[in-house]
Amino acid sequence: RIGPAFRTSHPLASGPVVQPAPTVDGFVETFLGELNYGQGTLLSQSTVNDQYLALARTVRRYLMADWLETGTRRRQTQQKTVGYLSAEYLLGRQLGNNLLATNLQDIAQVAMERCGIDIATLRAQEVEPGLGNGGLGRLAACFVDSLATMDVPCIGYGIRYEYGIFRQTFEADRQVEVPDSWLSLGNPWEFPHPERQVLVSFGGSTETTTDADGRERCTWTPDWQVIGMPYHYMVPGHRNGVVNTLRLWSARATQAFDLQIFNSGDYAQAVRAQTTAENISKVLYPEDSTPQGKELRLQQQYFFVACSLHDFIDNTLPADFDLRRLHQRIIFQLNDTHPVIAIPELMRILVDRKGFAWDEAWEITQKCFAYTCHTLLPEALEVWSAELLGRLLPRHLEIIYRINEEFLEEVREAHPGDEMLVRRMSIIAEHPERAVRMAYLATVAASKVNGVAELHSQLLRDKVLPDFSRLWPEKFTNVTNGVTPRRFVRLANRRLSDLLTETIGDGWVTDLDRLRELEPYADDAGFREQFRAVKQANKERLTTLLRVRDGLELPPEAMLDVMVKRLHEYKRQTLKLLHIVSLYDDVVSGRVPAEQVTPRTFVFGAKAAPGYHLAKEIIFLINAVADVVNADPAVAGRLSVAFPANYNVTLAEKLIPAADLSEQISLAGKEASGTGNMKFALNGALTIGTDDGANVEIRRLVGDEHFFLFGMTEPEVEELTARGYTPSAVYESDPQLRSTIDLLASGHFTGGDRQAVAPVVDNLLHQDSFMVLADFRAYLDAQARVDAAYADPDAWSRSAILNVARSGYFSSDRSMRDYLERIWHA
Ligand code: 8GP
Repeated sequence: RIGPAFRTSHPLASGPVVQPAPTVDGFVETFLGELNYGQGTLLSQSTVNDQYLALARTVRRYLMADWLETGTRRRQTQQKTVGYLSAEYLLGRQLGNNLLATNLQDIAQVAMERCGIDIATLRAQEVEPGLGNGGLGRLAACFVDSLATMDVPCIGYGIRYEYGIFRQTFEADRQVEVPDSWLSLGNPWEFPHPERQVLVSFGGSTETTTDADGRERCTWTPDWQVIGMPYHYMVPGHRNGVVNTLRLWSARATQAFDLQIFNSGDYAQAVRAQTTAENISKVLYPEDSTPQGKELRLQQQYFFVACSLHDFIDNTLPADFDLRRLHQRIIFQLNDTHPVIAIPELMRILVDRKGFAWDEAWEITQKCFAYTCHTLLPEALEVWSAELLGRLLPRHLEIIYRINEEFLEEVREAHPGDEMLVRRMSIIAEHPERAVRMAYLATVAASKVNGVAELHSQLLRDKVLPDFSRLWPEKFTNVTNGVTPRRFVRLANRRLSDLLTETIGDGWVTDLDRLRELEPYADDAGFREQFRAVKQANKERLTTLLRVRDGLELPPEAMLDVMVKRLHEYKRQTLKLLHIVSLYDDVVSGRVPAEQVTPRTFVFGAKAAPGYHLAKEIIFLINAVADVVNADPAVAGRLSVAFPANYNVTLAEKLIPAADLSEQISLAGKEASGTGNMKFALNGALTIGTDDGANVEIRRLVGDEHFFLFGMTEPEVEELTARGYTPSAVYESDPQLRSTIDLLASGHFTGGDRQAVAPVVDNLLHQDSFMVLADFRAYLDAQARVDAAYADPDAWSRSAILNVARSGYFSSDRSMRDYLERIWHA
């Protein structure tokens, strides 16, 4: 039994925790200790996994003192905290990042050599936590990295999915999804905290009674509950002694829940019940952009949001905290609509549990939330049927109705007699069924609403939420996305980083605007030479990786033309595919001698949502074209196509530094921002892109001469839509397009099987919702400009260097400063 005196008197009891010596000897000793005492094995008998886990736990030890110290400091200073609420965090591998943050890369490498271990083998052992789909989840990971580096108090709240985004494999050129059991070999980066677990309720009914003093009180009697168990992850700042926390929730069955059924003697049923509860955090929904209104998804959303609010209000704030000051201690940032159910949850906590009057609770709530929208696709705006919401969360539905009633009163006061407007703005839709528009709820409650790039924020105001932006113009703002230079330059591109640091010092890692200092070197022939050597070495590294990983044989000297992102029609992977087929067609039809074709390697990386059939057909077609192009001697040494399976953060870190050309070719007005576009520019690739999302800002900053712009603008798209778009007419009018599509349709790439290409070809000819054919000609012309530019290596390198030098704005550190100033006021 430990007495209270002991807790404080022992030197190790209240810290500071002793950090192992940051020397090779200190590292080796800690590592061997972890192997012995943590893994229960000897170096001589250990497996690669033992060694990886011991290495990870060793690195963890170097972070622990700072983590505990940061926590203590945060409790003492009581500063305003950012509660980042996100259903997704696409973290990427932790080991390399944490070695970088602690400045232990070199020490660890030598220490492992001393132990006879190749550290690269251990790094490769880590399965990346794929707890996100794409841009939105990766953005959350970049943001928490930046906040730690800037020493801003932040708790990232999310879900510890047992299965992350599926692992993609190809069978007969078709995508096959394999479950991602990322936890199966152990996860050294998480700390379960059962003492902080939270009970979450679902279902049941509500009852309103009136107090003696005439106040209405609502009681919710739920009919089932689950436990939320938090797992803490370290979020280290870059070499600044700060370690923030990411708190991910895992669902567990409650004992009471089981016992009832156990006692009735039905063991199998009891276990089933347990499974139902634990299903909540079982799997990440793999839909990117087009979520489905599934009950389990709503359960996930409420689950993590209820845990997070409870955690902050009841377990983080001092017990006597005056909740009228809540906004001085927290701002909850809603990462898209997924956590929006937090709004009625906070109202419920304040009114039903803490006894606040409705108006006062609403005043508090409005100051505690801000909302970021990440899309322009109407189908991506979540809408929950009132029937489902009421069945799962009856009290929350009542609260939403009341919020809506009072809001619509406000609309009526501002616009008397305009019932059409009232219907348009209602949080509750009535058709095709009664449903809750989560984006509207977020907009009504939030202190600020932001889009993620200038164009997107403008379209959000004008097209998605026009009535709201007229009512509350000052509520709307923009924060252009950013990416962390730690992971996507310093870690992913060591060679470029070393060159940058040799040239301008290492300040750029935490102050990316310093890249500007590189500009004069664009005119220095010696520097351009070094820059090209870096790119070439990165290409060779990639070539080796793809040979080993995918059995792909790629010519390392060709232009590397890369399109990596989720597979979606609006992103237009088919436009890229048509370009490849047209180049191939030119050669095999004899119109262009092969020697005149610029050697290019086209690389695709893309996962399709498992239920998105057309997207999967597009993947099939890319693979089919790759098979034929790669095997045809007519284009050997000129054109090759690689589609490595399972594009993820780990692969991005290898691909992006090697790229010459970045493909950002969405239909204008559809890509909210893009963040891959920023990563490529920062790694010295030139962009071919439309005037969409953050491309607009990239082009403005790097300069028109260093960016290959093509395609319709957003107003032109609008105009064409209004006029009526007929893809078949475009097909008829452009002989090169006709020849390209005819070659595809002929079955040339599918062993004569015309049926196999029909889904994609027919869609292009008769629907083409994202106007691929309309932009085909402009795209090909732009690609011809790319070829011409690439023919002059010196001019190309100059442009590439200027892309790096002028992209410092796209650091997520800058995004965080913008959020702090415009939204969080923290
Ligand atoms: C993405 C946008 O598509 C992308 O343009 C943007 O860069 C990124 O968010 C970060 O802001 N949106 C999503 O990933 C998204 O809407 N996901 C759906 C699951 C909601």
